[in-house]
Amino acid sequence: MTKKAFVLTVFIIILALTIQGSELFVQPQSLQYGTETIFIKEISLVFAENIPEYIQANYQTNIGSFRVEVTLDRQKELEGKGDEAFIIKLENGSGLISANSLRGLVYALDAFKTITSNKESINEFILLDWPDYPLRGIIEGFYGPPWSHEDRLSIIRFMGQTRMNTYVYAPKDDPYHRMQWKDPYPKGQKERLQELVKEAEANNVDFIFAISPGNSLKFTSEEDWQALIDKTEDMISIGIKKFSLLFDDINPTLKFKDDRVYYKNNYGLAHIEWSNRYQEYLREKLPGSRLIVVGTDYYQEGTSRYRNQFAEMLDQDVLVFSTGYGVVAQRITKGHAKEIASAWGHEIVYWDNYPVNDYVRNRLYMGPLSGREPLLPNTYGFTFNPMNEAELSKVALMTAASYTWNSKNYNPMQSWETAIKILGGSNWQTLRRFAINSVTGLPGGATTNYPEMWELVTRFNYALNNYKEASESERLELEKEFYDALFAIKTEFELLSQLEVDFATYFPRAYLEAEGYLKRLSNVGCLGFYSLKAIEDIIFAKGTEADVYLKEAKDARGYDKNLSSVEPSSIADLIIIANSFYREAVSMQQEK
Ligand code: LOG
Repeated sequence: MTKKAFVLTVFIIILALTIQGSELFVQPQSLQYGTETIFIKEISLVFAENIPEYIQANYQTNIGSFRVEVTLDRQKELEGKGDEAFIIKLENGSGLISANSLRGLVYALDAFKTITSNKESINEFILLDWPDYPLRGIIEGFYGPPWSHEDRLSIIRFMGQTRMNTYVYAPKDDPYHRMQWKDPYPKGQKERLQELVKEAEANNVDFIFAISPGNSLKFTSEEDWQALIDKTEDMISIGIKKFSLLFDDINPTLKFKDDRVYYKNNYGLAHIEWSNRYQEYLREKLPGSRLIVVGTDYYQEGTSRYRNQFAEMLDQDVLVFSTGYGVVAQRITKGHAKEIASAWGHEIVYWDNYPVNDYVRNRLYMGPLSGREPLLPNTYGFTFNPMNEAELSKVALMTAASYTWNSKNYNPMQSWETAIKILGGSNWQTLRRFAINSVTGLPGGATTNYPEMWELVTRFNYALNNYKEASESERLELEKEFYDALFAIKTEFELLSQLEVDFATYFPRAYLEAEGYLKRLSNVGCLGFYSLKAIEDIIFAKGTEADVYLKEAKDARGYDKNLSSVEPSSIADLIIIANSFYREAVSMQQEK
């Protein structure tokens, strides 16, 4: 493999996984097609005067006779469907694109662009769409290396395209968020944050700054209160308008004697008092503000003194984060949602710890979101905690975006296939072959990684055994079946062996995150491919070339040992099977 050659190209063009193609990432709430055909080049968008220039500029339009009015007046059909609801109506020779807010209108125009792209004509249709949950987004809330500035910019753009409207900034290992929360951001970092805030605004994403002071906070200290306010005002000065206060993963006792005396050893009271005071401050400073708080016991089941106090004393405008039952909730049912909201006595935003992998750094979660029932009661929304690998998180996040927009019609694996096609574009098969190796995770999603490989393995092993057990004369009959099975699995291993190069070529930015996994996968591909080639040669060509192939396979095995620092648990079975083919080939060659 000419590794150097492609590593070079990687650094020349660093492309992110972006939305491509003409498929919507989400099932619309309501879409009806008529029978009349409309030619795309006949359509002209006619923007109402109150729609800003910068929005109009994003949507080039033809000048045709099929006029589509783009408006912001509230249409009857959108009543009660929330601010982000929109309608696209193309019927009887004219059209309308309208929404309840500018954000909704952008969603509508994007949907229109997607539906009409790469086509000459479409049938008349009426699309009426609105989200199931008002708040949908991401919380960068993991431990370990925070995302880079480039990652964040790329993710924010991705969020705009997937109708995720909230980005919570909460990287545990940003010292200014947690350990040194009182210190202001140094100039450079503050400028970068400001750039993110601007990018978020341009992409219709609300930027929430979260602060996690619990490790060192003295709750009875006015100085500490002032530090929180100073920090908040500094963040307001760069355009941030929404805030969150985090008390997760801290020592659940009061550190200072004054606090213990004042709050009578009840740390819950301290959290509530600060949350209420902060909510009051924000309400005054930024009217309409709703603080989001995470308490210290954010994942346990049932009620507790801590939660009862929140229910009774916490300001009703405050939203409460819960991870569901468990830090990584396997399921969130309607029953859970009811219990959780009633235990906290507040509307809930799920801090969904999927696809986060900060607690298992040798595996990826690239499967779909699953296990969340539709239309959870008392639920204001979801923010998903992603992997340290930003680019690779996009597959799972796109399915999550799809669930939060239309949970009733959400089908995890279908949504996953769509996400792969949209993010992979014309190279989606390469993305899929990689992602399918890390597709299991939550219940109700995928049950096995790489199922197509296991089918090929079963078929091949069956054919091989039959062939080996058969007499000379029977073999002739079995030959084709055996050859086909061998060819199919050999081809799959060959594609796997090329995966690293293909992936690096098509998805250079994601490659930087996936390199270790890809090396291992491609190497297993080599091992399997050459072992199978040896078997093929032994059976169909007297084994004259088999030693050459076995040498390649042996080298791959040796190389694999050097890769042991990268041990994606999900491909352990694949490694075992490729090795078993190698041993099979060696023994067949010896027996020959
Ligand atoms: C942390 C979170 C971390 C996640 C997964 C919450 C509320 N806090 O157990 O920062 O990424 O688990 O390791 C957490 O989930 N606590």
